[in-house]
Amino acid sequence: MSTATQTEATPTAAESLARFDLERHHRELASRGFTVLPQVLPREQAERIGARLLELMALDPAFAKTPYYNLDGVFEPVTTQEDVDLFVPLLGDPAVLAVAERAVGKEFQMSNVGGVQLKPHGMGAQCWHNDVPFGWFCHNHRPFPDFTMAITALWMLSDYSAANGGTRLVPYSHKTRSTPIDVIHDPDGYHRMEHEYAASGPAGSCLIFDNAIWHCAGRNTTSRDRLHITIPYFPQFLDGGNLNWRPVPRRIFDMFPPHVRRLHKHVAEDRT
Ligand SMILES: O=C(O)CCC(=O)C(=O)O
Repeated sequence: MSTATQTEATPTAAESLARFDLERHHRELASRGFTVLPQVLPREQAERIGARLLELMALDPAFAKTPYYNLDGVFEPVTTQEDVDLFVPLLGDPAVLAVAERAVGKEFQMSNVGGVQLKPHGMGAQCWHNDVPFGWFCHNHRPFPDFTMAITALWMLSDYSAANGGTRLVPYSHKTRSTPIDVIHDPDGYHRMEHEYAASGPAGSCLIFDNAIWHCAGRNTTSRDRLHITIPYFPQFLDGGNLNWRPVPRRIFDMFPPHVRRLHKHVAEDRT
């Protein structure tokens, strides 16, 4: 639900913090493995960000042909301060950062910003998985460490629902410290799991999940795009580069406000 009068103003930091029961969201994330902060940003603002994201995606010739398009590094094609300012409310939202800090500790770091478009009229485009860094533990036959190694803030830039493929998660599965098991393969190629739950919310909502949770994109059966941006956060002592995450280029770092710079100990050029 939205109207121009309700949603025009961007909330201040204090308003954003006061709107949410952060203790409850923290508990949900820790116990169930995910939580949704509804309508953190006004719908119009989220949709404006989504429209610009689609333009950046369309710079890639592969974009039009890919049912699940992932722009892994949203800032790579960005050149202007105007674009950086457009995306900053997602990177530095005080309520989301407060939940992140409770989950991964103080002085946590931010990883590469990804943008995803799930096209309409499609088949389920993803297999069940957990996120970085857990692939490393699987490939190296090591047990998953038993603490929150990373979380992801997934910003809904369109409405999310089961019908348009809202991210599916298996509640509490992060507690198993394992990769998804017992996936049910339907004859039409769709993969389901018992107890799966489809995250939903209006554009501007933020799903935060533990990267150890079993999850995947659903099937978008509607006639409109499903669109989001993901931002992983990890504890300060981990090295994001070692975990396959790409730091932002220095030219982008220099355009960030101080509270977002603090989330980047490294820029891409540190590694060259
Ligand atoms: O597109 C989705 O709903 C799933 C996103 C996802 O798997 C991820 O961010 O790791």
